[in-house]
Amino acid sequence: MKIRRTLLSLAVTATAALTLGAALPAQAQNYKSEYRMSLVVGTAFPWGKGGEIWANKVKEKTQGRINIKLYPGVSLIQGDQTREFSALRQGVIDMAVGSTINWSPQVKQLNLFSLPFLMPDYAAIDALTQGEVGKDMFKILENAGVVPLAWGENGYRELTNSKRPVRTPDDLKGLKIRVVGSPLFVDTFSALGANPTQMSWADAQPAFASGAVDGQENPMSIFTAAKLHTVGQKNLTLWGYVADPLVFVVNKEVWASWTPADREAVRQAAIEAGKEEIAIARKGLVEPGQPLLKDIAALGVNVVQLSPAEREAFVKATRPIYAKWKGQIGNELVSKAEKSIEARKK
Ligand code: X2X
Repeated sequence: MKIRRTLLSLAVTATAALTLGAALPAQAQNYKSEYRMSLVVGTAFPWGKGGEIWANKVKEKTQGRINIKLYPGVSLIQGDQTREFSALRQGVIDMAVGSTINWSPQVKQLNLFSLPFLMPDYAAIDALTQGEVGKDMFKILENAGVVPLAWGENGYRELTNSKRPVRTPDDLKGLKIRVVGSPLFVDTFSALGANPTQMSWADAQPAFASGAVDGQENPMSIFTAAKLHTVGQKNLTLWGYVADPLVFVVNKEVWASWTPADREAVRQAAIEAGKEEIAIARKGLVEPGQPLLKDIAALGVNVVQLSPAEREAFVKATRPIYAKWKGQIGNELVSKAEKSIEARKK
């Protein structure tokens, strides 16, 4: 009898709690007061700006239910950008705008975008991210344990160094070049005769300043916002060998904790922010005369534009690396990418 009464009262309490819970806004049940967004660089860069635009749009579209704080400098993982994907999966990070390069150690297919000289122009990048390959890649990311929502762009990674103008693979011989976290970059620069050294972005900047490394590769928007000309990077070679897209993602559990309407708001915000971010990242590079390059030359940087024949020498030297990595990334996926690029609208 006593047990029955206890059970009954428990049931009553539980029902009351459920009813009360249902009456409360979702936020009070399981929304965090703040979500943590990881970024490699801050809002002075198109990439960080993209994160800020996303966060603002989310706040607006969810009437403040989802409140996001930016953590530039990948500070949630002590500056080690190659750990960002694992941290996202584990929930150390709630959401991120991340580079395909930094997640390549965990998701090997993302190396696709780092295949040397795969994407000859912006239309080629779009053909991949906005086409079938982009959809395949989102499925791969989903299977790897995150929720991908939209594409952004870091940009074409151009070569700079403090020593000499680079026009031929021979000019790269012996130069110590800082590269990012995927072994593909070590292979590419080794094939070109350079001396690649893998380093985080946080460690790279003091290494340029001290002269511990001679050169690096990064998009022009990173070069200007980080003022790399002030740390000796006075020689620039435009070779457009690789471009890294950015991906707007959310941790799986965080995603599941939101109402369907809020999820849709976050997705829409990411798509809009991605479009805006890509436009900012390309600014000065897609207009006639590429005004950003003139600004860079005005900083005292020697800008080397390669002739098609000169560029071809770099393509040729890296072909074996392309072939090797095509197998590692997956022949089918890479062939699909090659076909999408061939069929692109220019
Ligand atoms: O580390 C880099 O070079 C950077 C900032 O471009 C990336 O995070 C991929």
